[in-house]
Amino acid sequence: SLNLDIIQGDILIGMTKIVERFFFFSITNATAFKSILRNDIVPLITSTTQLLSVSTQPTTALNIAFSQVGLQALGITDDIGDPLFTNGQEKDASGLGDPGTVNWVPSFLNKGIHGVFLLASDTSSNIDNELNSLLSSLGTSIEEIYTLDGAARPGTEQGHEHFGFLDGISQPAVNGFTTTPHPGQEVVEPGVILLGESNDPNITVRPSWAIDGSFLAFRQLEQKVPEFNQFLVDNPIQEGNLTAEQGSALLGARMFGRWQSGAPVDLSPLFDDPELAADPNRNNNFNYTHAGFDFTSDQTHCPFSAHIRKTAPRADLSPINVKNHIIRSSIPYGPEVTPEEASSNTTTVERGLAFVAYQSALANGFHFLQQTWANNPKFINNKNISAPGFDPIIGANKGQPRNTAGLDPTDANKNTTFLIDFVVSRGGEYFFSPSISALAGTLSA
Ligand code: N7H
Repeated sequence: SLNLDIIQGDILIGMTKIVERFFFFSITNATAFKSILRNDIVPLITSTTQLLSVSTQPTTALNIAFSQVGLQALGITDDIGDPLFTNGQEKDASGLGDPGTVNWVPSFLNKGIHGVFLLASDTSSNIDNELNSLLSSLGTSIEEIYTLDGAARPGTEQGHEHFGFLDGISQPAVNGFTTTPHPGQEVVEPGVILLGESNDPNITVRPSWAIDGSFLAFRQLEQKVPEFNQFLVDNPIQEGNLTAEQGSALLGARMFGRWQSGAPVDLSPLFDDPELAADPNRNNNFNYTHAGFDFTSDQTHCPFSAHIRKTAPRADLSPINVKNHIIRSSIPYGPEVTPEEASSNTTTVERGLAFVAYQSALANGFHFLQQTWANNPKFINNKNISAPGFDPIIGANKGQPRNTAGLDPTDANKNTTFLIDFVVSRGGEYFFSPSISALAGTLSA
């Protein structure tokens, strides 16, 4: 069974998040940093065990992860067996469909980031307190490179990202960790997420200290919310008795594969169903097949290109896909849309998703989902059309227009061209989130 005392808390369970700060740093004095890491920071790192019970959850949860250059700065020469991690995310920008790095936050360029602290709590003043105390222990051993503040959206939008859709409903269940998977939840072996565990594809090359760590793909993904909303208003699906407003909501739901409430369109194809959305025994219990349904051509319930179908194809892949899974632990950043932005249909203030995904191999996880599925118009294959199209939400074509089929349930032959990206990558970095015993041992020795 997994040793949950040593696995950092954000990986399998996610840290509580009304607010979360990502504090990116470089190490300026490795000897001093290692001794502070061992003596002062390791005792503060939040484990999975601690998060399992409300009574042991800290006021502010803390995790830490390092880039390849960060591990080097600590004197680690082992190759931990992931070329995308080793090369860093900047080298992968065009592989991920970004138009180079023109839109990247400069701090993510030139491998300047050695590590990141993830701090999560109910209030930002709690985070300030925890971070101030960390920084006073660390003194001049590190330097801040960049900070991104995430926060749940206000009121009833809590848990919904900036386009208004509930996030965090569907995660893989991890064998040996998740006691009772919900109906429809896909079960993966722990090595799909954690290094050195069963079904880790690169288990033979991992140094022993890397066991029970996980690769953290961080992306700052800007969301063009007024532009997205305008697209929905301009292109309502015209079906039966739907009002224009309902037709716009249906288009948005079909782009995601879920309604804003989280109800899957595969189970509720024409109208939102908040009760279905709220029921964990039903809200994942679908696989896109239906009795009497031609699975290779029928997109009346869910487009082949819908965000959740492109990134988790369920029964579209046979045998069922056991390796291309991630655990997501993202949070929105940036303010609510202002009245001026809404009325001009134009973003003037940046907002988006601080995207975090964990996996044991970036080439099977985040990178694969983005490149081979979301950005590949031919995927999902084995359908009656040769190009189901780009993922309408995250599919990226280096900034060029993107085509998607299947969004209109009344006309399977209709193609949609997106002239702009509703999600714009501002870059990011690949990190390794080590076990707490590695932090206390090899990494701080
Ligand atoms: Fe997505 N969103 O917050 O609106 N995502 N995602 N994602 N995503 C999902 O099922 C969103 C992104 C996956 O198991 C939902 O939990 C946004 C990237 C996967 O059926 C919503 C952005 C990648 C799933 C969103 C974004 C993924 C998933 C439905 C960018 C990987 C689970 C809620 C700004 C490369 C699919 C849910 C399943 C679901 C949102 C990015 C992957 C609402 C806005 C970059 C695997």
